[in-house]
Amino acid sequence: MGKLMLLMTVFIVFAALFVERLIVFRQKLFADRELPPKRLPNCELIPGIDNGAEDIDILPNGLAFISSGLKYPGLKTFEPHKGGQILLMNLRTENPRPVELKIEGGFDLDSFNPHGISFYMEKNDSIYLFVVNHPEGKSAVEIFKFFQDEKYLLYLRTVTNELLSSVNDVLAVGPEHFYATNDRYFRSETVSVYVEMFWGLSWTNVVYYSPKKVKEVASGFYSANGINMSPDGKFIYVADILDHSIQVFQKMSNMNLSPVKALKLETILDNISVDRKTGDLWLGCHPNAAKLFTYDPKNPPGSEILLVKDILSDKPKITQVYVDDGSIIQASSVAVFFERHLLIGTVFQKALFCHM
Ligand SMILES: [Ca+2]
Ligand SMILES: [Ca+2]
Repeated sequence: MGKLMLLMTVFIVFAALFVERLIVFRQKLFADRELPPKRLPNCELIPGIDNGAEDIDILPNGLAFISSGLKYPGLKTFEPHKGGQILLMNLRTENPRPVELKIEGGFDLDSFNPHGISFYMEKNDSIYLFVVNHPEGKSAVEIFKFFQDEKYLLYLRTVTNELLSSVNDVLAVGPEHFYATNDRYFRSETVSVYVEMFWGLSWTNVVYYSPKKVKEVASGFYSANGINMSPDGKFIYVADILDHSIQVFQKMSNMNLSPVKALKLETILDNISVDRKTGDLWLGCHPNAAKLFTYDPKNPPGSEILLVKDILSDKPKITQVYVDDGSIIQASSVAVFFERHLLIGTVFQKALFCHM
């Protein structure tokens, strides 16, 4: 009798724990919100982008790099047989159109699966583009040199390291130096979903890489995603997609990150862009992430773009700039502002260009 009681107690405690975790898991992962659409008046879909624009970075002269064609476990892809691409679009032209950047230097294009991107500009104006790549599901950071006049990328090197195990986004801070976010701890998607996400393990991190040193510089994220930097280079912003927050760090002289504050959001934040003039943060968000993983064309995932001003102050101002129920753009992952233009990219669908 005593043993039976004990077994039943253990079972009840476990079941209660399981249900509690299930509720938290749903809140954390899905955060489902059905929002009324909030559109901008002067927007057009960018012709030629139908296979995602997961991340975008814009040079000071208005040339936008767009990473397109991400294939990520569990997520939709409309053109599964089309390879990944880096597109270039000049935002200072009348009717900007994306063109695919040629990649010279013996780079393996067949397995190219681009994710987060970031550029680095040297004082002599040499430009390097860093691209997170998942060839055959693995993680690497590719470093290219960008030739502006001839408009092509020269492949320089592939960086792999055991600390770069599940890279989502990258922030270039030197010609061969970068920060990278890992979005999961376990490599297997199934183990990741059922163990770390379900049980709420905050085991992901940010890694700093230089040719001489590779180290973890911040940890304790449920799932670290977008990463970017303040215009003065003093602060680093990291999206914790399952914590629904932006974590703010101070960049130390040894490149370690010292926590400053966290800004909670009601939505699932993907990539962070920083306006180089104002320091404002533009956020690509998923208002209903459940629809991302169970894709239904009749009830697609929506899009949400937020603007955060004065993030370092006591009262940051958060503005909802754009919301769509998925009838125009689905699964927004990034928004970048440049000279009264707003460029919105998505994980696997289209991209929108708005005149503000
Ligand atoms: Ca990025
Ligand atoms: Ca991302």
